[in-house]
Amino acid sequence: MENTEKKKIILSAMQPSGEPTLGNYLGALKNWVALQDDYNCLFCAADLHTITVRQEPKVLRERSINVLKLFMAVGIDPEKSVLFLQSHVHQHAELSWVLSCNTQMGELSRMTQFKDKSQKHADNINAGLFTYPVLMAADILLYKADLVPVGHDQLQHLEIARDIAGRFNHFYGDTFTLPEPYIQKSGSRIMSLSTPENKMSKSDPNPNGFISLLDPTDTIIKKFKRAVTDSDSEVRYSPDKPGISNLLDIYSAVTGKTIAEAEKEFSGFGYGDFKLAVGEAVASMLKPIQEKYNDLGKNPDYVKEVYTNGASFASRLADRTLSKVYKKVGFVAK
Ligand code: ATP
Ligand code: LTN
Repeated sequence: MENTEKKKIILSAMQPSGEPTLGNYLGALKNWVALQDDYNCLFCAADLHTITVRQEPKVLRERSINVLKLFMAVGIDPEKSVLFLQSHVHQHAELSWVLSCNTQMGELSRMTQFKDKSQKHADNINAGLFTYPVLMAADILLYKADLVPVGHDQLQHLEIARDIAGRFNHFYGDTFTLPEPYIQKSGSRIMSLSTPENKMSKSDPNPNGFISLLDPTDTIIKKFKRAVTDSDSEVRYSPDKPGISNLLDIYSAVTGKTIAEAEKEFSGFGYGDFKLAVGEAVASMLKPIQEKYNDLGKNPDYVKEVYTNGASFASRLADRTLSKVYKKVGFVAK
């Protein structure tokens, strides 16, 4: 990444908390790929965030590498974008500490993700889960990111990152860039196939709820066939038809057709035909991604080189911001 060009900066991340899903792809990854020519981009596997939920260490290690491989398989080019693991750049955790001293308990307790995850993991409501958005703010602010491409569920975290940045700038003088969210209309809120009231999530214990980017074609078709819909038979977008509306959203995001065009295409068809068509469209979109992913699996040295170089580049950038912050808050220079 040539930072001397006057391009704006993008930072985004994904937790290696499972196999990335169709929701992660349509809501985030697809936009990362589209934006990488016009921005200086940094993308990381947010492994520090992932341990807010209990993980098997061996599995976390594998998933962290796999997420980076998927970034590349969907089309993130390491020649254009910086790819790294969050834990390899120690400045994230350090800035997070300073920012946590500039964040109020009250604002953190309003976060819906904290409320959701506390309910899901009632036996482990740890402090990291609570301060999760502060670490996310550190990820973004370290690189002075202008834009953060994410799915709709992350909007609240982006708002708090802006609030934290604004407050720090107010007390200590201009330090951070206020980041803007980048959320596409189409695909930014893909819902679970088994409970369409909830968002599709890679850590869902029910695998029928999500399509993994690595699911084989027959599994994809089977999962779409089983997708929960209503007792009606009309392929129509409507708030009282969350299952069918979600499938229409997916079909539209994958094919580029509008919802109205899709409704017209399937008028007079039953749900079975529609579900099959959605499944086939998704499977054929994922096929080349899976092939590229398998090829990368044969070349672990190359993958390691990418994330090692990525971390050293990111660390140099991050250090500039962290040094400035340490100076501003009154720490003695080394
Ligand atoms: P977890 O299940 O561990 O909470 P997740 O599947 O929700 O994980 P994240 O790693 O938290 O995924 O999110 C990575 C990116 O994917 C974020 O930008 C997020 O907004 C986006 N994203 C996640 N789920 C969806 C979804 N269902 N629809 C659209 N975008 C999504
Ligand atoms: N919290 C995000 C993942 C994430 C992120 C970030 C996204 C961690 N750090 C920085 C954008 C920018 C999520 O999707 N759950």
